Amino acid sequence: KTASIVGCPFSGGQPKVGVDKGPIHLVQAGLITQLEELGWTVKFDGHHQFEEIKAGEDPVIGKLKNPRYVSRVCEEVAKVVGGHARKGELPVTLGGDHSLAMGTISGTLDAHPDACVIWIDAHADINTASSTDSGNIHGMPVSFLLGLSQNSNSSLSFPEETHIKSTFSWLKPRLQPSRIVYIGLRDIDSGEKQILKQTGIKAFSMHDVDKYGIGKVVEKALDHVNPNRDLPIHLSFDVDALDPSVAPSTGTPVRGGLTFREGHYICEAVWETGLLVGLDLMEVNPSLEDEVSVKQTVAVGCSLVRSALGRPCYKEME
Ligand code: DIR
Ligand code: MN
Ligand code: MN
Ligand code: MN
Repeated sequence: KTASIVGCPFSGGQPKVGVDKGPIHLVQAGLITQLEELGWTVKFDGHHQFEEIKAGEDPVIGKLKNPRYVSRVCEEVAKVVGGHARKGELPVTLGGDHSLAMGTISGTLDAHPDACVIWIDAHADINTASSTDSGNIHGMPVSFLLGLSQNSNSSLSFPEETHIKSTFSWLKPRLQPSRIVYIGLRDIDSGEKQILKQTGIKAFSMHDVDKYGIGKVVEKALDHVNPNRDLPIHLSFDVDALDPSVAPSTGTPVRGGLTFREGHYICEAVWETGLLVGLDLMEVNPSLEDEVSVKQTVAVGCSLVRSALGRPCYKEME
């Protein structure tokens, strides 16, 4: 079993500097050795270097910020992740901001067209080019994967819509709304609520986690997206799904999140299916909060990856 680490020092999908340093900190904290100790052969040939676009050469398209940069980086990431996946390796992508998931999930779908996605996040990241208030593309990757941003029915003017389509022309929308499920949501924009309703995407909010418990929620989520437990699974984990007391160093913390154990339980349960084919760990920002918080957030990030990659979870302690 081989895991390929895809380090993505990228922050172009949101405005806060520092999230590009996330992957560097995760690797420096010992993630690679930790995975080797779990029995994995780990491939890592350094973090990817994304060529930046010169100031002024990536103006907004409609409301979208850094559209060309985000698109180009995600296209590269899709190729890298898809390449690893086709060789039967498990790509583990370290972000970087969550816009990268346009790339990682496209790569997974190249190798496994029937894959489903489990998206762990405080946010739905499903704003379209027209519904977004912030213009930050890390709030939109799901809409691009579904094809909602490229051909919106939308309030966008004609030239803008065409321009967005052409800028993201590499991204073939192939994700079906029935093949993605959310866990952890608690900060959803009103436009996003409508989109979730219209598309019928299943979402388990923190209210559901409280009501049913994490065990039941993960079971329901898998029943929805993978009823026969036979489809490959891509797990996209935004560290801000965790409560800020557990993972403080992230760009858009929202109180009332997953506990340490709830986050880990999700990873353990996905590993147990034996169906994991792609993993993202996103939005660790080592420039935010104090040194202790950064250490804690990085350590939790590594720990989630270990759980998703089969760390013994003392399920049956006799
Ligand atoms: C907000 C925040 N919904 C936006 N999204 C975040 O900018 O579209 N996603 N923080 O991770
Ligand atoms: Mn996210
Ligand atoms: Mn988030
Ligand atoms: Mn975020």
